[in-house]
Amino acid sequence: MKADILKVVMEKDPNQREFHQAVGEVVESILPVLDRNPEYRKAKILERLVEPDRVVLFRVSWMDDRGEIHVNRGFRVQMNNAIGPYKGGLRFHPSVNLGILKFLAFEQVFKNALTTLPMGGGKGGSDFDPKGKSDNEVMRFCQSFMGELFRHIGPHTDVPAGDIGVGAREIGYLYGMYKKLVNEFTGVLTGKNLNWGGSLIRPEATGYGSVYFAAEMLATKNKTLEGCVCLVSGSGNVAQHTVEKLLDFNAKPVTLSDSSGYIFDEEGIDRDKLAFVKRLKNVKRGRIKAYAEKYPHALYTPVDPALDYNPLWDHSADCAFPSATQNEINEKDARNLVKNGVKVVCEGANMPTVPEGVDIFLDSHILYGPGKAANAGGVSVSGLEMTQNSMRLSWTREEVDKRLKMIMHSIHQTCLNAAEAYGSPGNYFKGANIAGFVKVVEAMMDQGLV
Ligand code: NDP
Ligand code: 2IT
Repeated sequence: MKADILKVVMEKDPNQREFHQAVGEVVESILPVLDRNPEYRKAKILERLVEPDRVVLFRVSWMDDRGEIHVNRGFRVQMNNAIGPYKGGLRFHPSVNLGILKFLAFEQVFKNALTTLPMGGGKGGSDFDPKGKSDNEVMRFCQSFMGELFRHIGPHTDVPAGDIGVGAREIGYLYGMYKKLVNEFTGVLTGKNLNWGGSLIRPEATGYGSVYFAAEMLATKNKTLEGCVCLVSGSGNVAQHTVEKLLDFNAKPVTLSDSSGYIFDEEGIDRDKLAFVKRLKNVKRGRIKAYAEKYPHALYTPVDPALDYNPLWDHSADCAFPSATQNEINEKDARNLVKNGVKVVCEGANMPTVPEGVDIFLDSHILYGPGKAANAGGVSVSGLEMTQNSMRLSWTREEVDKRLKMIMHSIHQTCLNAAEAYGSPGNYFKGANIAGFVKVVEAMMDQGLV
């Protein structure tokens, strides 16, 4: 059955490697659910789930500061809205293509189902590279992008947010253009700044949520994060707030990275150093290498394309928080992590571990929190931002953080319950896929063949 549906997916879109991977992982986990519920097979649920409700592909033309014209591709994949409006981020990165956005949208469907909030799944973005662009160039790009996207989204239809390359600056420019075109001030994007409809804790939510999830997993073994040495990859939104929350828990984060290399700070990344990183990445838009120039005791290692592993994952540590991008942990990296004593892998990024690596984590019985559960805090607080926008009021920091903690607690418990119910106790990977799947599929069954 797994082979059947994968074969169809691969034959239809042979070049969408990441999408095949994401589908393969979910299908493998949910086979026992199909066996227990033959009506799902009859309703062709899998065949329907792997085909997006809709894909919008559009041209984005814009002018740089020298007056030169550029043409990028824009996308929005509206994957499934069985349990709520399409919801999911926008990614601006030169690697973006339809296969990557379909994988992200597919993951988002099940992740959003786990959050306890009524959100369907979608994802979008562009192959535009914001690196090295001026604020004005980014603004013109965002305006052109929204010049088409606005017709396909809406507060009850599809609510985009940030992802790689899309943060508060981009959301601001996108929202400005949406508002001008539609002449409405509605919560059509999340991740907005605080004084015009954003939610407290949304910038922090993915990283905080990931650490809350790790703490929940450790608590099942009567352990805490206190004193744990933690490897963190990335240095963007998710990585920064993972480090911040790890410090709250008295853990010791020792690495950060970007696509050029990584830093290892044996003394630990403390609050002052984190403040430096935030300024470096969010304001100056610099490279992580500058950390080792500012703090010379830290070691900077540039990416070496000749290596078949990432040395970031080859330090002895207690926990790993991959928070950069997909497939950043290959099979050898996974082996290195386990060999070096890592007992917790908690995925802030989406699908950061290759399938062979996932198998290594599962076989070694470490605490492995898959992305669609562990990084769901971001979209959860996006859901809370939508709620606050609908009510036209703002909750306090404490209120949002309390709700985020409750949601992460509930996701953790839901994964454990589903894993137990289907004979794989303690397997968060299966649990997340099964619980997300069942919620979406039950809604699809209720709503008939549409
Ligand atoms: P940012 O753009 O803020 O940061 C991304 C970080 O990852 C940067 O340090 C970037 O380095 C690095 N990175 C990106 N692409 C690559 C690559 N191909 N190889 C190596 N490093 C790379 O993005 P976020 O922190 O928001 O996102 C990080 C991950 O978390 C993504 O997988 C995203 O999908 C996921 N996620 C994000 C959520 C959110 O709320 N923002 C919610 C849930 C998941 P460089 O600067 O060199 O590109
Ligand atoms: O992958 C993700 O969950 C996100 N990028 C956040 C999506 C959202 O709508 O907040």
